[in-house]
Amino acid sequence: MAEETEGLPSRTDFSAWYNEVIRRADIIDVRYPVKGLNVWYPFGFALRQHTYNLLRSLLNRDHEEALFPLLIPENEFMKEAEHIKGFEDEVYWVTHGGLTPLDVKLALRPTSETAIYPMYSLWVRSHADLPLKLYQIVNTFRYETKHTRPLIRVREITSFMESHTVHTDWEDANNQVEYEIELAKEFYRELGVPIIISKRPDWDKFPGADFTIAVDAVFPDGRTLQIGTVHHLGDHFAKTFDITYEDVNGEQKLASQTCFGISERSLAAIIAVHGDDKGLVLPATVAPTQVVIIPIIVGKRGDEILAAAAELEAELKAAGLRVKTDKRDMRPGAKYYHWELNGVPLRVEIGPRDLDNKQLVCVNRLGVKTQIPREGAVESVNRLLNEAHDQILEKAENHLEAHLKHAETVEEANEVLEGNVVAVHWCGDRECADKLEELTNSALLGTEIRSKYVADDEGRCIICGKPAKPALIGRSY
Ligand code: P5A
Ligand code: ZN
Repeated sequence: MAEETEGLPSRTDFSAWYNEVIRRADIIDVRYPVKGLNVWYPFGFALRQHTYNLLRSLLNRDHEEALFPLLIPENEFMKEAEHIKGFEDEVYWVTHGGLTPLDVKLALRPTSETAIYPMYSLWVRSHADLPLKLYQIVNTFRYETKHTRPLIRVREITSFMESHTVHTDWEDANNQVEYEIELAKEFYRELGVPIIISKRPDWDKFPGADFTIAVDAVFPDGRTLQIGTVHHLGDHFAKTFDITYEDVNGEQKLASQTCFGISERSLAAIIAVHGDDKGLVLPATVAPTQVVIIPIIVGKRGDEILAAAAELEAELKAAGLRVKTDKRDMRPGAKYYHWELNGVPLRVEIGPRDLDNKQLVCVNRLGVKTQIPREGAVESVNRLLNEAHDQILEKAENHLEAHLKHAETVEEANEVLEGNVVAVHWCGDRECADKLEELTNSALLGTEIRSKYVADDEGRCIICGKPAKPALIGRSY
C-alpha cells in the first residue's frame, strides 16, 4: 500500500529505518488519530496471525485458552497495594455509561490479574483443581508516558498474551516459571531471535511479584527491548483475592501463582533484529508468504513458463507451504525489490533455460543462490527454508555476541556502552546500582544472566569492590 521505489533509510539510523520499514512493508499505519493506538494493515495482521499461532501451539501443550472481560471494577483493581502503585499512572478509566456517572468506576485492563483472580478464587476449591494454567490473548491499555513507538511501546497493546497459573506451593510455581522460560526460549528460537534472560533487580520487578525473569533482545543500535517476562507471584495475590484450596489432609492452604506475558514486541523484534537495508527479513516459520515464484518471461515461451510456475505453485502448496506466484507484467528486478522489502524467505525463478535444464534457481532473502533440480522440488525448497532460518539465526547471534561487552571498571564500561550491552560485576546493593546507573547513564538490566556469552563467575563489585556476581547494564527502549 505504501511502497516506494527509492531506498530505505540506512539501518545505521535505526529509528528512521524502523519507522519507514513498518510503513512501506504494510505492517502498521500510525496515522490513527489517538497517540499510541495504531492500525494493523492486512499484511502486518497476517504476520501477527502466524506469530501468534506459533505461540498458541506452544502454550496449548500445557495451558488452556480462556477469555476474561476488558473492564475491571475499581474495588477489585485497588485490592493489591503493590500492584496499584505500579499501575496507577497508567490506567484508563471508564467513568460514565452514556450520560450517567457509574457507581463503580471501571478500569480498562492494563493487565488482567485483578480481572482473573477473583474468578480463580471461585474456581479453586481443592488440590484436585490444581495446577490451573490458563492464558488469554487480548488487548490491554496502558497510558504510557514515555515516547510511544509502533509495536514497541503502545498505549493499546493489541496482542497481549498473558498466562496465569495457580499451584499448590511456591516450589511448584517455581517449576512453572522455569517451564515458561523454556517456552519463551523455544518461541524466540523459532523466530530466529537470540535473547538474553536475566532476573530483574528488585526495584524493577512486576508490581506484586516475588521476582521477575525478563527476556531481552538486542536491537541494531545496541539498545535492548524487553520482549517477555515471567513473574513468580508467590502468594501475594492469593492472599488478596483469597485463592485457597483444601489440601490432601483437609487443611485450607494459600495457593502460589505465576504469570507470563508476551506482546507485539515479539514482532518488533523480528523486524528489528533481522531486517536489512532492503527491508524485512522474515523467518519462514511465520512469514505470510514463504516462497515467491517469479516466472521469467522472455521471448515466445510465456505460456509454457506460466504453466510450469502454476504447476510448481500447486505442488508446493499441496505440501503445506505458503506460496505466491508474481505474474504481474513488470521487470523481474522490480518484483525482486518488492518481495525483498516484504521479507519473503525464498524466491524461486523459472525461465526458459531452467525449463530446458529441468531446474529452478532459488535465492534466499540473505542473497544465497542455489540451483535445484525441478524433480523433488518440495524437499529441496524445505531444506533451503531450513537453511535460510539457520542463516538468519546465526547472523542475529553474531550481532548479539558482538554487542555484548565486558567491563571491570566504570571507565571501561563508559568506553563500550555506546551501542552495546555490558556485563559487569555488582555486589547486589541498591546504592552501588544507583551510582553505577548514574555514572554510566545506563540501567541495570538484570542478574543471574542466562547467556552463553556471560560466565557465571565471582568478581569484584564495579563500584565498591566487594565480592560480586555478574550483572548486565545497558540502554533500553
Ligand atoms: C505478565 C502477563 C505483565 O503484565 N501480567 C500478565 C504480567 N507483565 S509486564 O511485564 O508488565 O508485561 C508483559 C510484557 O508485555 C510487553 N509490554 C508492552 N508491549 C508493548 N507496548 C507496551 N506499552 C508494553 N508494556 C509491556 C513487554 O514485553 C512485557 O515484558
Ligand atoms: Zn557494591
